[in-house]
Amino acid sequence: MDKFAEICKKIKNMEIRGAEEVAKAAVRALMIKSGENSVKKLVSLRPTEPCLVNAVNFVKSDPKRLGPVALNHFTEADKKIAEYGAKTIEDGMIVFTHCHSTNVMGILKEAKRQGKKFELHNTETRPLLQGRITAKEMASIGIKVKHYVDSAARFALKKADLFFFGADAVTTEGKVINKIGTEMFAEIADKYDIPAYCCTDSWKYDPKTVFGFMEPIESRGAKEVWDKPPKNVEIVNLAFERVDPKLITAIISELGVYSPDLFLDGVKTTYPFLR
Ligand code: RUB
Repeated sequence: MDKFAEICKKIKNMEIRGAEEVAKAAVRALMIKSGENSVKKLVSLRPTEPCLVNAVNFVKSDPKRLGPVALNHFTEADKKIAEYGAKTIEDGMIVFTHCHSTNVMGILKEAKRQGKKFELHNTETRPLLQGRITAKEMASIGIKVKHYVDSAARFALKKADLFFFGADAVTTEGKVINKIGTEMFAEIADKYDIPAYCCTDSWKYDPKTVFGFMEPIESRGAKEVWDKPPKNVEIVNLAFERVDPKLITAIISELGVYSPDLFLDGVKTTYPFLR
C-alpha cells in the first residue's frame, strides 16, 4: 500500500482521529499525492470535518509549498491555545473533560508544565472510548485522573471548577459541534455555574454555514455500539452534537479568549480564505 493510501486507511478506521490530527494527516497526504482526486478522496473520509476541508482547500493549489505553512499554523496555534487556556487553571482546581481533544490536552500539559496542581475528571466516551486516550495521556505526565462512565458525568461535573471541550466545527451562529454528549454536559455545567470553555483552532470554523448550510452530524456504524442487536432494535450512533453558544463561556483559540460571536469576527478578519 502506498503512503497516501495508508494515511487514508488510518483516517477511515479512526487510527487517526480528532479534528486537528485528521486535518494534519490530510495535509501530509496531499503533499505526497496532490490533485483533485486526492482532495475528493480525503474529504470523503470524514466529510463532516470542516478543519480537514479548510486545510485541504488552503494547500491544494500547491501542496509542497503550502503544506508546511498549514502544518506550521497548527503548531503555532496549539502553543497559543495552550498558553491562553492554562491561565484559566488555578491550583487546587478540578477540570472536567469529555472525549479526547488535542487542544484540551495541550492546555492541561501547559498548566502542568507551569507547576499548577489540579485534578482531571473525564468520561470514557462510549462507544469508541476516546476518554481512555485522554486519561492515559494525562496520567502519564503525572496529572491525577478520575475516570467516569458517561452517565456519571453529572456527578463528576458537579465537583469541577472548569469544563473544557474541543470542537469539530464552529458554525456562523457560534454553535460548536463536538462529541455527542458535549451539549448535555454543557447544560449541567451551566446549571452549576461551571465555566464551559471550547478549546479550538479557528480553522474549525465552517464558512459554508454562512449560506444556511446545516453542518451535518456524522452517523456512525451500528456495530460500534452493539455487534448483534436483536431484531426490531435500531441502533442510533450519532458521533457529534451541536452546543448552543449560550452555554459556552468562551472559545479559547489562537486568536485569544472570546465569546462565540467575537470569535467569529476574529476568524473572518484574520483568515480571509475562511470568509
Ligand atoms: C473527537 C472529538 C474532539 C474534536 C476536537 O471525535 O470530538 O473533541 O475532534 O479534537 P472523534 P481536536 O474521535 O470521533 O474524531 O482538539 O484534537 O481537534
